[in-house]
Amino acid sequence: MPFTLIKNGLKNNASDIVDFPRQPDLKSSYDVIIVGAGGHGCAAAYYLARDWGIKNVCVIDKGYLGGGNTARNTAIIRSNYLTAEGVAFYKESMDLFKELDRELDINLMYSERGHLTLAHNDASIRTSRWRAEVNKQLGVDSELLYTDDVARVCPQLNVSQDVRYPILGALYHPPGAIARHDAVAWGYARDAIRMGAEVHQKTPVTDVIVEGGRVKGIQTDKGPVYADKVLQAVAGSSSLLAGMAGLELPIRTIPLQACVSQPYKPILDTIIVSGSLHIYVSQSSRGEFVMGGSTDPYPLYSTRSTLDFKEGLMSHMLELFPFLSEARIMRQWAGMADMSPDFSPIMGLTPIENYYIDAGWGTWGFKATPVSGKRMAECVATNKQPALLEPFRLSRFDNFTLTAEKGAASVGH
Ligand code: PYC
Repeated sequence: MPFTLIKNGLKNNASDIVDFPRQPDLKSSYDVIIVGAGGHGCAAAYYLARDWGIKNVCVIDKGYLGGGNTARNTAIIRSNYLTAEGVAFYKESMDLFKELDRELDINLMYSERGHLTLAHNDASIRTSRWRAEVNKQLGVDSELLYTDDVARVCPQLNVSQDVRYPILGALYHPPGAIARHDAVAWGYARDAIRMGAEVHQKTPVTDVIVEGGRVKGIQTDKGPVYADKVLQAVAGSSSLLAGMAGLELPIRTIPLQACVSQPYKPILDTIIVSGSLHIYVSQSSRGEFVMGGSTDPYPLYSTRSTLDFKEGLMSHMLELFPFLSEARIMRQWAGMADMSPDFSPIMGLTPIENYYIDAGWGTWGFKATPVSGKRMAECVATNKQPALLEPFRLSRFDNFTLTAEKGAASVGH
């Protein structure tokens, strides 16, 4: 059990209940508007104030704080990507995550579990070896394990070779972690507000005001709000908002479903992913098995749950963990995945002056919350593409300099 988890559990003054001050009325103008009060948007507001002294900031959302994909993911944090650019980016995020509960003084239940990406065929073994070598070059702890060592790391796994997809090995990433996702957004929002930002919930944006190729503000259901700079951070609605600004994004939006079981005693310490079986599972610090599978097979703006998904997921889960056959599902839900063509985010400057984008978060957004907030704040403050975000420029799709991460996406697509 990680030290910070125990420390936060024993603290009797942990500021766990987030007490938000009542927000003032929406003003008619700000220095910066951030559309989207999820983890990324709130983190950007926090780092704009902390690192750049930009505090006259409005974070605005059609729904409630952290109520979109921030609350709908399976909370997995890892940096074992395939490309050097991806690894460096997610590594910075994990470094920031590790300090975050102390920095925000909120119990994020950040819990290092170790992360196993199972390989069921030779091609997956090759990709795992490749990823392990790229990871090591960049100082990220990853190694290729074969079946006996996989069983040693996770004795609960069914490693019988007498199944449809036997486990031949796995990419093992010891720092792989889970955290309490909603608290990440709350913590960033609370501290951004303390430093001067405002968070306006239940305020839909109906248009983006662009004049002469430069953004001027937004239209809301409460009237126009003007700003020098606008950042969009609306995972799941990226194309819709960008469309209001006149930008066409290379994104397809697809539902991604997940579910949790009732709570059980702690039995599964490791995070398990199988790309071939289309599953990922961890046991939360509250004891629930948190499980997900592949994206739905077609684009759709809908967060409905389907029986089809649950049946497919469970048939594969039971091959790996037969003891789960009596477990009961407690809740099922879906998030909206904005899929980019190369399975990497789209971040930074856009062709519209002073309009910045944080999008293309597909099925990999939660783990990037701190680094996205920090680097998008840098981008907005300096009006320059930060070096770490170079590989994720929107313009890469014009010149085909893609950052191909499909082999490390964890989720079947
Ligand atoms: O990228 O680790 C991941 C992930 C797991 C579930 C969805 N995405």
